[in-house]
Amino acid sequence: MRIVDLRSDTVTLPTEEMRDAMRSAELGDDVFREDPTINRLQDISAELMGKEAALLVSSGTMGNLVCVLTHCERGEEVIIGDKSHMFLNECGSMSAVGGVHPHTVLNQPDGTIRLEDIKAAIRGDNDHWPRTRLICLENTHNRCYGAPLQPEYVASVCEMAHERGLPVHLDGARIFNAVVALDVDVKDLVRHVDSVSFCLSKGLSAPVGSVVCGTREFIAEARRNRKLLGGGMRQAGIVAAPGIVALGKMVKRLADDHENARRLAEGIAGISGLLIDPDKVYTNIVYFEIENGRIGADELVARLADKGIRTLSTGPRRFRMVTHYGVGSDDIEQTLKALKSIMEQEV
Ligand code: TLP
Repeated sequence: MRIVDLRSDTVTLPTEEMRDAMRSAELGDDVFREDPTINRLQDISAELMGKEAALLVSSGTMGNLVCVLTHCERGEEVIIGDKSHMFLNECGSMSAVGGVHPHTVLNQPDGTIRLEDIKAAIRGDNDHWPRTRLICLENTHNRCYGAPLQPEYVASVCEMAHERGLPVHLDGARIFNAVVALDVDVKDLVRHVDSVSFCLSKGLSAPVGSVVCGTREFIAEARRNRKLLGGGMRQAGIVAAPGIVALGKMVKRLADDHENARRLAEGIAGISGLLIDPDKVYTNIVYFEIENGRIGADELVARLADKGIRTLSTGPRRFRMVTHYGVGSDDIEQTLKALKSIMEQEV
């Protein structure tokens, strides 16, 4: 039976070209800065993002934490969306490791945070309060339907933050999905942010790795923090090599994933008992719900698995399906057929 894995775009396997690149990568000890392949990936990344420097890290979670540690001292505060991955899905690392306090503000359904909400959350000078030190955004926004943030919105947050002497960090795990959805240059999305972390291992299909970009000075300090976290990876050119292929070859094709997500959403909209707002499908992430009183989420997950469809529930009635390089249009048809037959049997 063909398995369709819609749990995440993190399940993507490396392409043949990536495997070849791994095999032939020139390697060295990166803690001595002597891995030419890592150096090349970092140079390519910095250039692509329009930043002075870049640093390879092991994961998106590590990239975000390294940036928070580099921007903030213990006891300082980060303003962050209440539905952000950094707040919800990174083990509370900023407080657990960094002693940094997250101050959550409401994420709107499109992944933005209202400017006035950010302004209201910025602390004044008071002996009782932590000091606000950083503002974080997420693009595309995982929990908020994979919505891309517009360049103008990111610029407006940065302008307001910079006027108050605050830097902005962008969790750009899926920044290239935003690039493709909005048809913009990635530089337009990151120009004003002070640090950005993006993933090679999600839709871009590399097996491992994320890259952090910022000023030379910022990256020098980030490198120290990466070391502190045990992230100095030695001959990790074997990780960087598929990352270089990912950046060169795998960005444009994300449009196929977006198209498949749209078809999936339109199909789901036609299945009785399933609820979806097809207007809230922006990139490669599809959320839908089961009508109250119908089959439970865990049961739907199990019954889909019996039909070769792997998916995740994100609540008692809520699901997320993510399209990616390993999912073709036939797989979308198979998924819709499976969903339809389960919901019909269930009535
Ligand atoms: N997201 C994963 C899970 O952790 C939920 C997924 O399947 O979507 N930022 C964002 C916006 C993310 O979605 C993720 C991973 C990360 C950071 C962390 O990246 P990794 O998994 O490389 O640590």
